[in-house]
Amino acid sequence: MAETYSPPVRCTTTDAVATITLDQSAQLNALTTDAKRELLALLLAAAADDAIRAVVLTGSGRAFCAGQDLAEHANALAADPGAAFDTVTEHYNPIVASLAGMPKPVVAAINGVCAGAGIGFALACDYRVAARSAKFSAAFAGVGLTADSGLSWSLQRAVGASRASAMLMLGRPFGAEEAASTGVVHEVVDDIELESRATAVATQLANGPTLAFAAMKTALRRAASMSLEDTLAMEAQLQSGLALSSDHQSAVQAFMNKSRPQFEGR
Ligand code: T3D
Repeated sequence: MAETYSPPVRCTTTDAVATITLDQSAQLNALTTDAKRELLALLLAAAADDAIRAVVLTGSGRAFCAGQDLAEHANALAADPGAAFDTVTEHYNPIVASLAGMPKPVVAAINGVCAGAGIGFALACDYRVAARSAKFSAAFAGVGLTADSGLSWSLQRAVGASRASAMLMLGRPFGAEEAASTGVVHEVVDDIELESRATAVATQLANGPTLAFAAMKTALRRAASMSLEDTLAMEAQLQSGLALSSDHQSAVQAFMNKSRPQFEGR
């Protein structure tokens, strides 16, 4: 009997929210080359589609993502250790760049195990909701690696440099409440509420000023390594661009008319 192909990553769209689900639950959604390619393709498609105004990233089963698929990595090391890490530039870096650079908000719905590159992907998202049972681990030190997927940049911004070095070097697993208290995630909800809460946040954001959100993402990312003077100049330029947007003009009119603004993402 012919085997049916089951894609490693799925995408469903409801209204203006695309939900991208890592779907290889037997291996805790560890990242195979196929999964990384598919994820990148779906992220690029969501970025390019103006009808999509927010994205949710999640996993199936009991994991969000356990990081690199180590079985595949072991084979790559055996075949050619010099080329085994090409996946960082070919897949991980473009995936993180497309999450962080997505011109619309991305919500991570962290449903369970979140390790290695999985934490890097979550921290590249704009808002993170964790299920109460979720478990986090930097994991890189455990396999003799330094952090990738942007974690060297994003983790210390989320939790502070001091906690970041301890999380990376000790690799101690921690739960959702600690993830919230240290700044790894924004909020924790009961497992049964994760999907509805993440969808509610994404829907709220999808109904917001999409162009302004894209500008906020650009500004926050770039300002992290800019002087105050350069930041002020960048902000002036971004605001001038937004002055032309229909969302800004109609929201100002709505304020003057004492009505609620209706944002259309343009
Ligand atoms: O080129 C490059 O590779 C560079 C990129 C690196 C990026 C990275 O992400 S490096 C970090 C890689 N990830 C890890 O080191 C995590 C490895 N996994 C674990 O430590 C544990 O599985 C967890 C702590 C995440 C969860 O533990 P537990 O007890 O809840 O589950 P388990 O029994 O260990 O795993 C369940 C199954 O998933 C198991 O398969 P089996 O025995 O039932 O057939 C396990 O082998 C599989 N699995 C879990 N993580 C991975 C994995 N298979 C492949 N790769 C994994 N990362």
